[in-house]
Amino acid sequence: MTTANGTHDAAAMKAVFPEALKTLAQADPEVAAIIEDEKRRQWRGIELIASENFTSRPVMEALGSCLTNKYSEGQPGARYYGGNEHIDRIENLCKARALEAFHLDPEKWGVNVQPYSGSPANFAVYTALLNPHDRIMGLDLPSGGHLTHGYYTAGGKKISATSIFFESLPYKLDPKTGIIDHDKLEEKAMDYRPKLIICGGSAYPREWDYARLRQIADKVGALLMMDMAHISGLVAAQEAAQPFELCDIVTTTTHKSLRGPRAGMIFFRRGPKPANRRNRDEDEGVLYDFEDRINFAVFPSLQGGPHNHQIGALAVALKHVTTPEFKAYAQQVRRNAAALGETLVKRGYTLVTGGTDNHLVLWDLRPEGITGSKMEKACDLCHITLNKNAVVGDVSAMTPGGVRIGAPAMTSRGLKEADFAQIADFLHEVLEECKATQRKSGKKLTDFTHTIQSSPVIANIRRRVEEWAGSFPMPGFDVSGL
Ligand code: DSN
Repeated sequence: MTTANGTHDAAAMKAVFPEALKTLAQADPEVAAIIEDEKRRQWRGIELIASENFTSRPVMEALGSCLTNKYSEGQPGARYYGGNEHIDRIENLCKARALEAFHLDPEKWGVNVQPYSGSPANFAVYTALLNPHDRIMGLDLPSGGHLTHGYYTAGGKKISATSIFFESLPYKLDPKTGIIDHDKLEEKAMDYRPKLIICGGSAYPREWDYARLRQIADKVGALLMMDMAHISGLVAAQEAAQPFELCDIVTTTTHKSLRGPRAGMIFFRRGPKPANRRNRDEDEGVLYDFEDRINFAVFPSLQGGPHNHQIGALAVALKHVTTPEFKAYAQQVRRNAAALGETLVKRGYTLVTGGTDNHLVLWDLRPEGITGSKMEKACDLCHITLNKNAVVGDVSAMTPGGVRIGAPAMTSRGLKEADFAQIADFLHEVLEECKATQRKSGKKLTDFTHTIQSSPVIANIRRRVEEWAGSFPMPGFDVSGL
């Protein structure tokens, strides 16, 4: 008999694979309960991690779909497994939408949508375009760069695989302004002669000067790569400077301001190289060779089967990215980050660079005498989620002097400027209690944490935060019954 299970009925299925017929709650109440707790945490808290967002229900539906069952190593039309006719359609659709979302001409740009996330995407670029021990320069981690841009400690310990397999000389911020010191970067690059300069970062509140970076890359004969992970939603919505005109390669994650599933993409130039991008020994008409090299680096060099459920979900997210609603969202993200920053500044607090051009602010807590770790801990107790972050001039990476605060997630819940001013007020209250606690406990983090855990002021802020945050709509899942 034909049923929802095809030609076999549920009883037959029950005999073969009984788990398959159950709901998650029936099959594994323990995991189901943890997921319900996480839903409640996301809904009732103020989420300010600058790299996080709340994705949509259709994205999560695609993520939880049968696409997860399929192996499809290779490229659409050239797979190492049969049965990929629909997976090919999904991946081709995702690629077409990715180019459209970023306003790219398919004659000039291609994209690989198979990276599992941002770090593998970056490493695939290095694997494709560099030889082992080639030289790279990226923004230093304590200056706001990303681990994968070549981080090693001041003591020389190589932390990221990028610094293990390639030679890295990070560039830094101007300690006075908190802005990238391009003059120093140029001077260092002239001596170091990197093969690749990487821009983009995880904690940089200002716009990227692609023209200057291109000029430096050209001067030393380097390729220029932008890792736009944090700001890709703003780039797609044209609410940030466009990296494509001046960069050779652009990578991104897809779950930050882009608001998609957790995944990664690599955009690469294709077609004939323009005159100003040709090497001396290359003739007119010579083509970029990035595409084959990058595709080969992603698979078979680094990854196995693409995560097709991620690719399907990414296609869904990218469809939304081209809508006027997404443009309005990206504009609101920037306005909200600015409102938060302005409210903190009005209260006399210090922001790195004095403000923001994008989705995040870096709050320098050193003038307040409180470390980023303490503020993060106290915020956690109040159900406000943010992270400690190094600020320009920090001497120890172990005790970062500030916190990073991002607007993308709460903007997805419909918050506007006045709401972000309210968030700044909550943060002010938390900081005041940090100071009062430190006066009692002394400076040691363990003593501080022990004391602040039982603070009635913190308990009161938490109650108000939960009530307030719970009043905003929650994308992606139902909160009734939580
Ligand atoms: N971990 C991300 C961030 O928080 O910025 C970057 O990968």
